[in-house]
Amino acid sequence: MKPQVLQLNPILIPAINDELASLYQVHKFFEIADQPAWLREHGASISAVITGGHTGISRGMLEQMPNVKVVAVNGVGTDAVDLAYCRSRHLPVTATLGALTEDVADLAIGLLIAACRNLCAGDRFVRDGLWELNPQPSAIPLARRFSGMRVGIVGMGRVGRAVAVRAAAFGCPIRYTDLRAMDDVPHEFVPALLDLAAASDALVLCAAADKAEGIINAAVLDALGPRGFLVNVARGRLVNEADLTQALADGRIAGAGLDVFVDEPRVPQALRNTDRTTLQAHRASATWETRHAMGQMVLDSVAQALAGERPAMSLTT
Ligand code: 8YV
Repeated sequence: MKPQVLQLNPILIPAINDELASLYQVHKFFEIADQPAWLREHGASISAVITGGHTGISRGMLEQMPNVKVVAVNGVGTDAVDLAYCRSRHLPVTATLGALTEDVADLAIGLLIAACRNLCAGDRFVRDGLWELNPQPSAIPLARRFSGMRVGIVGMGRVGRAVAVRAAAFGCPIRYTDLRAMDDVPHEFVPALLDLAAASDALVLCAAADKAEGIINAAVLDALGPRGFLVNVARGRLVNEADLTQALADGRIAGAGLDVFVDEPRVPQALRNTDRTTLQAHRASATWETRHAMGQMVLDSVAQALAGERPAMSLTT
């Protein structure tokens, strides 16, 4: 009998789904109506879990899977998995380290340019026929130049570094904050987030959310200031969303480019109602190329764990 795999999120690459189905009996949890009952009945037969970075898996669910040998996260964020508990079970939790770096950094720069050049508002102006009705150049306010902006990166991991490379190509002076300064990063380390915000025209959030909930609050946004932009391609809960909404409404920051939110897919109406935001539906890694590479890493991690090996991408064992 094939090993049983519990899959918590859809995978969008047919070749990866085909490979999974050929090797394993895959249970698509998201298609199961009575999930608690299903888990009670079948939890003990599950050998591997595949989940998304944002979805993770609760400790309660894992407790009902005594024979699971790996939690393969189809993403890099492991903040939605109880890593300490998994370590205590000697359970490998794997991530797709390195696979999505370039795409997430691309989207961060895309969101930043879109936010400061008002690309989405400009698109709507043309699309809705408003240009013909308002042909004078003053109909659209002037935008803010991106090239040369002082960029502050919050979290100088793989993604932060890739954002820095891109921003540097636009002539942007770069500073960063993290838990510690990094010897191999040529940019200025600013220990305090408030100081980084004050020294930046744009803050780009690339940090893991495990220990950083709500770090972007009213004080940080005020330090960023009325000409400042916020970009978040990491996790929604890094940001105090109520403070952000208020700062945008008051014009205390200029704009925000957001791919992630506190309570996805619910995005506060106030963030949707303003032209100061450019919004995406948690899409930073959503390209064919990256999702294929991520799926392959998930396949490798599951195969390694079920073969009794330590998965190469394990973060807990
Ligand atoms: C993933 C993410 O691509 O990597 C992460 O942590 O949040 C996402 O961008 C998503 O989990 C897809 O499964």
